[in-house]
Amino acid sequence: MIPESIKKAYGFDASFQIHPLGSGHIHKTYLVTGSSQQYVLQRINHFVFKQPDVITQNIKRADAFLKQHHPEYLFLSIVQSKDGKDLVYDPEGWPWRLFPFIERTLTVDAISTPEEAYEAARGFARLTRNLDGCNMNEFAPTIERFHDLGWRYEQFESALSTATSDRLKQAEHAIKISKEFSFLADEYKALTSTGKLKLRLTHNDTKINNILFDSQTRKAVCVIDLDTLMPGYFIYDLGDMIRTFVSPVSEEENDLSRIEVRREVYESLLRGYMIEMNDVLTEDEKSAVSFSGLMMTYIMALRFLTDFLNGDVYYITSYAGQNLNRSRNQLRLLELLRAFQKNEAQ
Ligand code: GN1
Ligand code: MG
Repeated sequence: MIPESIKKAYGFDASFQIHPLGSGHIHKTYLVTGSSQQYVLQRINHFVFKQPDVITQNIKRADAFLKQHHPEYLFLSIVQSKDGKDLVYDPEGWPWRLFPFIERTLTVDAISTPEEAYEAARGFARLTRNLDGCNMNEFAPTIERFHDLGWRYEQFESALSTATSDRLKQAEHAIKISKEFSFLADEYKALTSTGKLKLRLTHNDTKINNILFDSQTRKAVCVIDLDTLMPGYFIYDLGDMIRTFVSPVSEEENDLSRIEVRREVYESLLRGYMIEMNDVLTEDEKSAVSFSGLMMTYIMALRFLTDFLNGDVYYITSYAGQNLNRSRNQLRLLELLRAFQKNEAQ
């Protein structure tokens, strides 16, 4: 239900139709259809994003930089309320915001062809490329230590010490595998402490359903979900693409035998990414390409498992055990990806 005060703030009278939209795990999202235009209306989860103003500031500063340096680039900035506000608070204190909806586009939950992987990777890479050179001091984290794998491992360990015995038992196998991969957290700490990775403005949620494709040409049109547009390393974005592109099934799949690493998709993804980023990335950064997919798959396995152990308090779930299943899915993908990359390296 959309509060009346929110509809009023944006001028949505009874002639507008409002329907739930998308499959995000954090916010409530709606499609608003008027006679001449469509919008995406979102209620921000302020337990996850404790300072929604920071999201807005980052988006607006990125928008200003892009308008100046890449005026042709389509970037979805915020639509203000009738009285010029970027965020509108409802009577219960929830922040709401509005984005334009781009017609004749679609999102996909899994990549079907290598061409799609190439297009999507290129689309995400274009954002990082176009933002190269912006002043990082003007941007702040919207969630602190969001992709700090060392810290996520600590959160997992602390969940182990507070979880109920029932949840620990159910998750026994996933916990064991997660611990076996802890060397990735050590590698992450070593890699990031060298200063080899440049701090860039990264998207931080480059999963496949966060890019719009033209419904006719299947070209990448623009990137969506800018909540975590903030300082980060390129491995976060490239890694999340690898995590969500290579398998024919998503993180929600419970039949683990359907998870795969598709070589052609992996190769196309890297080709599309490098077309944009080859002359932007340093040689040091390039040496971290294969680590990126492992790191991001592992961080999601840990985050889902941690949330399961904590009693499902972070991600929206629709059935009991969903976070544990997501974690098992990601651990399987991690095992396959590691085997694939080892094989490649030989
Ligand atoms: C969350 O809700 P959504 O899909 O935008 C999460 C991402 C995860 C993703 C996994 C703020 O994103 O980090 O990769 O779920 N966002 C936040 O599907 O935690
Ligand atoms: Mg998101």
